[in-house]
Amino acid sequence: MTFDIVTIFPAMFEQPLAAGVIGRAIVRGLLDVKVRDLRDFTTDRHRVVDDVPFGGGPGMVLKADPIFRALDAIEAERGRALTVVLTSPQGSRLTQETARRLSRLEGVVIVCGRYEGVDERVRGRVTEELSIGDYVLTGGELPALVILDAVARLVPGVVGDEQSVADDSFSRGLLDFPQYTRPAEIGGTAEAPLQVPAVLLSGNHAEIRRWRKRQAVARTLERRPDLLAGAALDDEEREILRELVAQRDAGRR
Ligand code: J9Q
Repeated sequence: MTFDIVTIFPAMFEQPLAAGVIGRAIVRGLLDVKVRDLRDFTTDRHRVVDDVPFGGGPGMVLKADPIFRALDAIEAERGRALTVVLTSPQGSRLTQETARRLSRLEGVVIVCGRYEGVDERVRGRVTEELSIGDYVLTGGELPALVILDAVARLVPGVVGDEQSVADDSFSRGLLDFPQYTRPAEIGGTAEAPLQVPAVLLSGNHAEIRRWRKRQAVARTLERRPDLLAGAALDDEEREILRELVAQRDAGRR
């Protein structure tokens, strides 16, 4: 899959894209990521990418022309029509479903917006406008990295263990169960060490599976009950949820 990122801060992408799962996928040729400096698509001596807003007001607005020229160059180089994502607080919220849909495309272009705005005429070339959440950032570079990470890890082969991709919490609609690793006992006090739940050391895999399901359902009910409406629960999980809700409601009475 190809990603083309259009930004005024190309340096912000260097280390994130070189590290970890994404860095490895680029080296292996599964992902082709090109970061494009918007200034390279200006035509004036001073390589100006922004200007004051018509009508007045604070801040600077990203000019349309360098963005149009960048998109034309990317289209010519890739030799196909582009899906163009603009990162912006006005966009629809990035969800796992959106990430899945984008991961089935051959390529995505991400234009990094900025806080003060982008010339509205750019939106004529934008396929979708995406926000990563309701908070104020200085620019769309970190959102672009978030979108790339969420999409790229769904490209077959990028994450080594396909099972872990299929099992991840937002694919199933449940939060993860608690995880522990060695040692089985640590810290705390001598009288009250911090222990791994005994069931996980029992070797009883049927019990472990049931315990994990109960933990995942209980945590989701406690922390993110909104997720349960869209969760694909199996019979056992639905039964556990019924019990936990009954317990909760009994406690409230
Ligand atoms: C470009 N705050 O914020 C949340 N999702 C995207 C953004 C954003 C921002 C400023 C500029 C994107």
